[in-house]
Amino acid sequence: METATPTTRKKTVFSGIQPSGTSTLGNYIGALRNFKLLEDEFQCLYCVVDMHAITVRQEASKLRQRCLELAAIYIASGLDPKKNIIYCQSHVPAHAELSWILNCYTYMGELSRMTQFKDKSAKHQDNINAGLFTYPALMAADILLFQTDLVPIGADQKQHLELTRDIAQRFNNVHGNVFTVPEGYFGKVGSRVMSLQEPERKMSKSDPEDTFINLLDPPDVIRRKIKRAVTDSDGEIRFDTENKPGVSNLLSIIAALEYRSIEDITAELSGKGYGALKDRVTDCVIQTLEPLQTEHKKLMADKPYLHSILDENAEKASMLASRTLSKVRRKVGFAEHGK
Ligand code: ATP
Ligand code: LTN
Repeated sequence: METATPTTRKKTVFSGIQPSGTSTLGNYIGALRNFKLLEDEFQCLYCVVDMHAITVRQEASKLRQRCLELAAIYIASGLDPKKNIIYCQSHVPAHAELSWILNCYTYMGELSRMTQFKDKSAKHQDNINAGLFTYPALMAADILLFQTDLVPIGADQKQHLELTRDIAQRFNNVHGNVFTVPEGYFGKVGSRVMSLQEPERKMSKSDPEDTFINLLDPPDVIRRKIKRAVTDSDGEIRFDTENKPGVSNLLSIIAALEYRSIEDITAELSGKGYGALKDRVTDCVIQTLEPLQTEHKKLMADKPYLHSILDENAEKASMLASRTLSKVRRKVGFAEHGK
């Protein structure tokens, strides 16, 4: 008789950041810093999603450099490259293959409702390409390839994750239980860090430079950008995203970085002026980023090491992906080969 072995498989986490620019404080608070919290309990894959990045025109030499830079940011943020599978999406062709298949299980109507597609096509009217439109099917492939249980992301990606779940369920309804249906993992505070210049919009690395804090910005640049951050004219430090989006954003940044509640931070600063609030944010951001920046510099001075990590991990990711992919190929009816 077969005895049931207790399952020791760790649950799987997958997330990705685009190498479309140097990562921002929004990427850090909304996603990156949560990655580290999951590394012991889960099998984690953290991907440099370069195939997603080319949905917007990129300069090849810069993109190449940014892929290494982002891998170094992952490691510099504290992720252990031996425990976590840190790799480049384009090094694992299974992403592209599953993405094609999932495109055939995704409706035009669903894709046209995606707010990221609407935003990006408004921003890049000269290049509304098919990849930009089907971007969520590639994201679904990233996640579903590894039977992911949990996806740490910022609030702006909720809609894409919902679609991923729908695609997984749709595929499972037709073909049986092929994909794990993933859940999102969102931080309590800071899952949507806003632009410093237009605090009604999310901070984004492909917007103009003075709207975001770049994780590698030197202290004087951070100080200058926060000093120029848009607030309001009533002078009161109070959390009210509707009427005081700028001030509320600054309060959330401190709360998120210090793992404290907004109420706590507001109480600490109440009665003070915006100058004091901005100094407080600046110190907190500089202090958080300093160790990351020091480590990042060291890593970037050793490119062969970074390449070796990416090569090794792409191989691990490919092995894991091939399990799902062979099942999917069989289920959709592709003829066997190589037997
Ligand atoms: P791009 O401007 O090129 O679209 P982006 O800066 O918006 O890029 P991505 O690389 O697409 O960011 O996102 C990586 C992760 O960071 C995602 O999980 C996303 O939800 C999160 N993220 C991005 N911007 C913010 C933000 N302003 N606040 C919180 N999380 C964010
Ligand atoms: N679509 C995301 C980046 C991304 C991602 C993923 C996030 C691509 N693939 C898989 C989580 C899981 C974005 O634009 N921020």
